Amino acid sequence: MAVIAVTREVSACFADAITTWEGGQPDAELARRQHHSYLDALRWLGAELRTLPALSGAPDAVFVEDMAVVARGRVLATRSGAPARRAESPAVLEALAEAGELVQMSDPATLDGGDVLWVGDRMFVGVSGRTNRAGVAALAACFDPVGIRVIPVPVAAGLHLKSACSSPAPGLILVADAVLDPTPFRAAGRVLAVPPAESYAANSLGWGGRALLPAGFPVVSALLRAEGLEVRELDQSEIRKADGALTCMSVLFEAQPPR
Ligand code: CIR
Repeated sequence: MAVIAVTREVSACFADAITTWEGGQPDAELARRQHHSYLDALRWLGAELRTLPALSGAPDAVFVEDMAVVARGRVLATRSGAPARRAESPAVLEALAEAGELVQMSDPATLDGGDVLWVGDRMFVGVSGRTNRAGVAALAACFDPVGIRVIPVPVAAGLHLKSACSSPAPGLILVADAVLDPTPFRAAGRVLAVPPAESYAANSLGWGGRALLPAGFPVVSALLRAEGLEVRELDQSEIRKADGALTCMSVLFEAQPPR
């Protein structure tokens, strides 16, 4: 079935993105070019793109993943744990209209999509600086009825859960195990340990035997190739300076078959 990827162009004010990075501001023009390579790479994975125009005055708006969680015909509209980012939501939700039934999260719940890792019948959710216990409960109320068990995982370091883990292929989970305890993930698949020096590459994106990785992480690249995956590496230097990673820049869903 076709995968649709909702994405959004990089804003001109990207240099003002929220970040914990201490190595200097990102270059918005270079970030725009890196994002275009990412869009090409999504096409290489087989996605059909729905790319929104840049949102003016919203430096973080390229990180659409945080605005919604989509699975099994349900679209949970999140309340970002960064209040300044909530204005990014409406256009993303509009683009997700055909992805399923819309469920709205309400105050006091907060949740960023970057805290949610969906693997088979399980959804791991980071309890982080962005996602609170009420957010976890709202996620469970939305997805439990469609057969997905929600499992909270404490995030003690880093921005989001998926800053330290991801699932680039069915049943395969990358975990930066110096940052996150890998134990809960073992119930959902085979865990590949990402070494501390390469923890940024724990955020990978893939399906259908192909995977994207940030460039410059040879150990993780070799791990995925040894699993038989075809790997494409992307320079994400400016995206990283805004605390972003590969999964952050798309919301994915499966197209409904024609009736
Ligand atoms: C933020 O701090 O909200 C953005 N600068 C980065 C968001 C990255 N999103 C993600 O990992 N899903």
